[in-house]
Amino acid sequence: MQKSTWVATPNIAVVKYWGKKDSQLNLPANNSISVTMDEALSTKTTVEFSEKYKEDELVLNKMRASESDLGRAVKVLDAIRKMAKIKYRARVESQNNFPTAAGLASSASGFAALACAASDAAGLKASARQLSIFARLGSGSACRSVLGGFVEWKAGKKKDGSDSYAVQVASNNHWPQLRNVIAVVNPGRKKVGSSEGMELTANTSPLYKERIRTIGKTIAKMKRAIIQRDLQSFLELTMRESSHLHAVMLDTFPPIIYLNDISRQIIEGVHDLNAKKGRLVAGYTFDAGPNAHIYTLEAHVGEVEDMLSKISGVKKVIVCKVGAGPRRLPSSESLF
Ligand code: 2P0
Repeated sequence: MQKSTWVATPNIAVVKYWGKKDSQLNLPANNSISVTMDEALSTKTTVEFSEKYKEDELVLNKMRASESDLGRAVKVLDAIRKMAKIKYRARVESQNNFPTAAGLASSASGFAALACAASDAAGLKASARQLSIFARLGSGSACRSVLGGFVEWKAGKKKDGSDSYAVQVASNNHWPQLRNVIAVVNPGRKKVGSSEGMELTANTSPLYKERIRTIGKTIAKMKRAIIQRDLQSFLELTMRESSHLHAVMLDTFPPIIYLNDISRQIIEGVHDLNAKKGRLVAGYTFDAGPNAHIYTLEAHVGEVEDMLSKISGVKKVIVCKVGAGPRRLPSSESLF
């Protein structure tokens, strides 16, 4: 069988996934909406199924993967083997061009690249929907990275997860001026993993129930803002939704705190910039870590970078466009 190599990119949610209905299948409690990044951040993955492998092997950034990472990859590989009706074990090698587990969504690009490369290597002609379902088994948010542009993950209703997958809201060419200015604050490993954190929130936060009750309206407003390229609404909804997520995290017991002093300085810096301009030109969002993703238009990237340059804890700034989604690489790019 042929080796296959794919590159995929992370996505950053503007309406967040936090909480599961089923932790085996990664079925979410609510729909979410994200923007796929361009290849400023990317994961490249090569997969080969062969009788020469006795067990599935996973190498991440040139090191043998942990048992838990291997276990998540095997869930994806097993689903693909079942559909392709093959029994061969696989070798998977994967490389990120950015730090793993720094809150830059390496699992999203990683499992999206794995789903695409493994399906291709297994000879499947999988649809985007099917690839999204495969990627979701590795990590929930990864199901959104199999598509480019602006993406909605439909939570679905079925117990087997067959209606829980991502669909495109608008392509990467829809809003060409939009930029994500990423402020890398702390590229260390995070203390509380997302899966663990979201379970604790669902079990202990009264505010979380309110979040789930009202999030359908937020989804509808965000889709409208994206489709209409309504920057004011998009930025305000993005900031409010990020704060809402971090409010339920703080309402969790014991509290989950991902933001730090640098994150808070960035929040103030964005509001100061907006106040100076007399309208919203930038809007932040934070995931399970202190790094900021600041949405703005190309014309204001310089002002956002200036603001960040005055905050001493910002270690690195990466500017992303909206990405086009995963793509297959030629065999000359194979990792083994
Ligand atoms: C999101 N996050 O929507 C939210 C916002 C973090 C904060 O999805 O357990 O790595 O593998 O399904 O996808 C991070 O959680 O969790 C995440 P699993 P995942 O992007």
